[in-house]
Amino acid sequence: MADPFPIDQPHINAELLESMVVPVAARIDAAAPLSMVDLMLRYLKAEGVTVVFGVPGGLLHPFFDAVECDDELELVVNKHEGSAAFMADGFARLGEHFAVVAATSGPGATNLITGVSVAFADGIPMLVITGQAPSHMLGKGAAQETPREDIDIVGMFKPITKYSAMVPSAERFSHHFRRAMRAAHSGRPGPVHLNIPVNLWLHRLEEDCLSPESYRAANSLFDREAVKRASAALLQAKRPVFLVGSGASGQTARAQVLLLAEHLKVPVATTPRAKGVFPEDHPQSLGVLGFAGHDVAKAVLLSDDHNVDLVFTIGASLNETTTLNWHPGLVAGRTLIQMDIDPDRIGRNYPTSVALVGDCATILWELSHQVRRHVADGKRLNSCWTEWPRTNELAPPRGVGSPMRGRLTPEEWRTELNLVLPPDTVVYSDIGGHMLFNIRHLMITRGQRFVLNLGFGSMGHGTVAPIGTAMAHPERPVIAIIGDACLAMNGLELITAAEHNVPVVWIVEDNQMHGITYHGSKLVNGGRPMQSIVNRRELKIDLLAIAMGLSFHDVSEPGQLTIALREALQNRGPSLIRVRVDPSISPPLGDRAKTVAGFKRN
Ligand SMILES: Cc1ncc(C[n+]2csc(CCOP(=O)(O)OP(=O)(O)O)c2C)c(N)n1
Ligand SMILES: [Mg+2]
Repeated sequence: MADPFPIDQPHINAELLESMVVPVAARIDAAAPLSMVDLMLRYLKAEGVTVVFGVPGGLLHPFFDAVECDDELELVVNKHEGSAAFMADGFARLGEHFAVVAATSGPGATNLITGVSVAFADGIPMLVITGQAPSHMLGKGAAQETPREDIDIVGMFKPITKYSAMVPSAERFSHHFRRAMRAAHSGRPGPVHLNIPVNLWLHRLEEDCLSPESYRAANSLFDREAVKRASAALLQAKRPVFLVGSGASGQTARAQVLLLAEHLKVPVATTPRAKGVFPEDHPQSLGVLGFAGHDVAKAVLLSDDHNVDLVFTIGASLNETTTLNWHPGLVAGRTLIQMDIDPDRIGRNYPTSVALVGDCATILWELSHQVRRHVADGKRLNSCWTEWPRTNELAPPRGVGSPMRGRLTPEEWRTELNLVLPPDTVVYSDIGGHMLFNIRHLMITRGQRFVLNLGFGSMGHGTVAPIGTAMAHPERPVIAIIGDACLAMNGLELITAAEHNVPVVWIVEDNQMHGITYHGSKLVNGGRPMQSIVNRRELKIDLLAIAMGLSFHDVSEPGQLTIALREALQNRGPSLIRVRVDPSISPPLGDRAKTVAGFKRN
């Protein structure tokens, strides 16, 4: 493309310009030694990277420029670095892809922090690259410098990554890169951070990249004796129950869970984040245990009503949102088999009877093998479940319309959505009252996938990460159910989806307020709602969508959603469906309100 803004005379510091502009011809001269940036790109490609997300800036320019000039890599320029991290996270969420996000020094780097924290909380493998002032100027007050002794960017990323380091010289780059990749992929995956002084990128190096197999191992270790003990306990139990967490959300692990549950005849609940990892329309499904979850899961797992004698948790961290504030009934008088990739989660909140540490898919495969072996050796299957403890609560409610004209109830439009969601859809939820309705009233079936960042609980992730997912998995329909405030917080990133024509369908539940806070505050304030979180001016979602380049559909009557979703999916571009809902209807937030009330008492 011809440069529409040619520069008559370079008017920036010649030395800086030289350090920033990489002559493309020099980079592709096979005989010349590699520059550090070329080595980085080779390593990234060897790691399977195809897309880099981020917002360019001077102190990371050589990297961005090299990515842009490389035919095998795509540079997606975001509107905000926090969203760039969300989008990179979405790119890697379903597995098979590795995420890379890059931001310049100073504010670019600090803007990343929320997005990277979500990736850390949810175990998403991601390389975070940040810029830095030239190494020989650090500490002297260079623009946007973030050295250790001042605004310590490496230190800021330490608690939210598995590795955070400044590359001290071009010669040490590959050491740090390989170490970062080992950390990102081993054990519980997660983000890693490399901070790189701008003057290092063009250094020539006498080395080439190594293949990933030569510097990192596969994640397939497990304790065979523990697996045998777990298998024996599972066969012996009369009323075992599985509690499946998001650690089992990978395709192989979820298939293994299904096989094992059917073989052992065990009912299965999931955590809110793992909603649908066990198909919710399966006769053995108990739905969701936790905030906004299902009463049947609560009755089976937290009370004595069903004589449960063993709970097998599979990749569930047993946090507040799942255990309803660490309810003691979950383990009282029961055997607890706990499987987690992170040994630090074992026995953290409840005493464990058998600990299985490692990757869920690997251990479940071995466990199934042991169970079959025990059965072949003549061991009896003791499970006494003959009928499944299920109520029609999991079936979506019908026929409950809103008394408000031109408004739907949050329940009824979800009932309609359940009937028309394609079988392989990825459904994202953002954070708010709409999330609670999603947990309670969506029915996620086999082949579908539900994604929610409830651990860290950041608004915006469910709005932006779906764009990354749709880029990585163009064959799957991707739908994001979000609130109007989530749209206001991170919604400008939908422009990026429009620029790249990424076919995400956003369903915005329009109540013109922070519905969760409005209704939650009523519960904890003796009926008095907080007023300031009701929009003072109507957020014109239709105009926003059109201005950002999305196709827009309005839904306020039964039956309209079916048509709107069909059109949006056929459109194969970004679309926004506004669903006007009755704002007076409270989301199912009783358990969350109890926690907030507890904070107040303490
Ligand atoms: C980054 C961030 N800031 C603040 C919050 C606290 N918070 C949770 S939900 C919410 C409001 C959500 O409103 P909206 O998107 O309209 O959803 P609704 O509750 O109306 O369904 C807020 C402020 C948060 N979770 N994340
Ligand atoms: Mg709202």
